[in-house]
Amino acid sequence: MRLCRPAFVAALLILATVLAPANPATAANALWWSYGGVWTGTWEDTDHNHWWGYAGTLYYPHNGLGGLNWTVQFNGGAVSYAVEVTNSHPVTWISSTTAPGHVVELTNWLGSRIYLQFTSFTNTGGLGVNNIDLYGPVYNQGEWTVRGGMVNYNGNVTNHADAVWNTKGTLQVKGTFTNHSHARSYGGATLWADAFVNNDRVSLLGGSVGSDAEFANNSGAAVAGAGGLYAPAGIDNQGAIRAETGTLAVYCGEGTLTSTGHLENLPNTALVIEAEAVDHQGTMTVGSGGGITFTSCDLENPAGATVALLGGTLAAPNLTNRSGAGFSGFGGIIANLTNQGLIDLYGPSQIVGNVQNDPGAELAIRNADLLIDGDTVNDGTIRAVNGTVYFEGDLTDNGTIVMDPSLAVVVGDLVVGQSGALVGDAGSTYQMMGRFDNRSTRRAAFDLAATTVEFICRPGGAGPSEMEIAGKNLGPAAAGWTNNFAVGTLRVGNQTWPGHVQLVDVRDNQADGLPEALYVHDLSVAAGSTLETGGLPVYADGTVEVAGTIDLATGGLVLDYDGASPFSTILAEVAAGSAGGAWDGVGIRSSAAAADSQRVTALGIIDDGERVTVDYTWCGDANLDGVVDSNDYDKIDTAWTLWTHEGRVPEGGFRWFVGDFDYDGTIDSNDYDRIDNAWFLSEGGPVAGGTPPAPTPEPATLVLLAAGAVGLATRRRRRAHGRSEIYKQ
Ligand SMILES: [Ca+2]
Ligand SMILES: [Ca+2]
Ligand SMILES: [Ca+2]
Repeated sequence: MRLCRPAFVAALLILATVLAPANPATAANALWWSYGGVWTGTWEDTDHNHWWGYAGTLYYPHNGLGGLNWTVQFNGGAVSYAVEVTNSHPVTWISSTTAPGHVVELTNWLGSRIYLQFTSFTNTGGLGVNNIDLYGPVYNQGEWTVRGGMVNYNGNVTNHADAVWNTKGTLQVKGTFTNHSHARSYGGATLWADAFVNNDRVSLLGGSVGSDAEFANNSGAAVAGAGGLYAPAGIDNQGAIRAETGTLAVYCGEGTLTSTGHLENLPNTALVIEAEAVDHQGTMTVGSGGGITFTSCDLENPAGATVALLGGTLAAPNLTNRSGAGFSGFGGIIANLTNQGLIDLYGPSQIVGNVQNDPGAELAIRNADLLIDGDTVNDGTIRAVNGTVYFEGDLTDNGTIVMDPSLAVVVGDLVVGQSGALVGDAGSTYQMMGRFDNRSTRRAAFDLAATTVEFICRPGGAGPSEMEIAGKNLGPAAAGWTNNFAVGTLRVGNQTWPGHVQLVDVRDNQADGLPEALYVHDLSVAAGSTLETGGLPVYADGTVEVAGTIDLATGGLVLDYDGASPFSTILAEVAAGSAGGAWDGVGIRSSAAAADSQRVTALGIIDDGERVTVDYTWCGDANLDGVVDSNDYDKIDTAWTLWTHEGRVPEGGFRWFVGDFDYDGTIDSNDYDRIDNAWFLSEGGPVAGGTPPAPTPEPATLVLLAAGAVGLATRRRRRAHGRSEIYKQ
């Protein structure tokens, strides 16, 4: 997009050489002739009744050569003239007037450079000047056309109100071009002046316009169309610069574009600006199908200024939106964006670059999608209302991100800083593909309790997404789900994409030095997906759906429930995960148990009527208190006796709590093997890990335990006997 500046400067140098005016020379006679209905003649023809030439006026010679000076007037008859100028002429003044629809064409008949020199040249009709240099001030009150050639006008040019100036060749005005009406530059043409003052409209019809001095585009004026606006000394735009029919390239070189007016591209056009700096204090409208591009300078949208995105793309290396500025609409932003004010997007939008949303700033998207194709640092507020925000890079949140209700997709890593907060209304989702590093200590402001946090694997991404847990471990108490970083729904994987999450607790979110817990209402792990808790405590009080795998390692999962117990569902998932003792099945499993070569640890599951608890413990710890003792033997013995002596299934069925320690749906010698081995190897001690940790026994309890141990030794022998009874059956 960058303009080819060296080529442009070279072209200017060539232009300056070619356009260097020749010295005025003596007037010379030439011939008139006519054909058709068009009067033609030589410049000096005094007899023709359609124009007046005052010949013979001896005037001071030019350059010491002497010669005739002329006062020439083309009268406004209903006829056109073709006046062939065959040599250079100094004249007193020239005026040209024609009836509407007719023109006077002054044509260089010589081929080589010629000029006309005058004290004034005024056109009030239709006039074409073909390849003739002019010396003196030019006043156009009609329609003046510069045809072809490369010419100098050595003097000021004034294009008066209601006049039209057409440039169809290359014209260099050695003076000031003041446009009070309409000046056009056609394809391939250049209208260049020492200074240019535009008070009305410059239409670029494929050509260009420019000035050596700062280009003044005054209030109410416009440079519009498609072509080039070249002002290496800068532009003072108080009017409008507008791409209307294609690409309008604005080149300021080392200069500054100061715009208190309007910059705009109409739909399907592009405004491309190269400048050392841009001082935008006015308005900017970015039309669809194109846009406004600042190729080499940063753009600021200061207080009082506005940017209206109407579907197009606004591009700059860096874009800063200040507090008090207006910035709204929809479309594209290609820039590293710093927002200190309000950016209000209400249609599909994309930011290609990094985003810094400063304290107090708000970046809002309503009823549409916003894609940020870079890293985002939010120190203010990012708000989506019925929309979706795709954070394609990393997202660092030290402010507040509000989904209201909306979807946030974080493709990179999400880091919530110590002062950061995520908020989501019901129906909102934070979909994450990377790490969720939550360092926030703002438990009161952090509100995802009605929100879904969904993890899916990043395409091609390796390894699990780490999720920092932040809740104060209050056990399965209601307070655990209140202002405690609770998540409405934690979903690992969805119907389309698998997920893989590893819970971690490396940040002290509660600032109390204590290990933390994860509180969720609903937990689901999709088929093919895995949640690794790393042994960290997980509390749910809604539903737990496991089509994939939850690895509790050395930890536990508590599901608090009202109404019907979810026990049988969870039991089935644990049974599937146990995989006959290998503990590597698809379901709820334990990598710690799987790694236990002695096979004396497992996940146990119990239902106390209020909650279902799954926990890592000794195989045989029927009551999940972390130790294997007589209480556990009582459970299995009671059930065993009921089953073998009375043929009755224990109430609630065979399950861990009554001695089905291998999850095969019954109680047999295999279950006794497990509790016996665990009892023997645990030596009455608590299992490492597991929740809740085994309480320190009171002295009295220790005595009871010691007594129990004696009894256990007895029972163990008895059990060996009992097992042989099974073999006999
Ligand atoms: Ca933590
Ligand atoms: Ca126990
Ligand atoms: Ca069993």
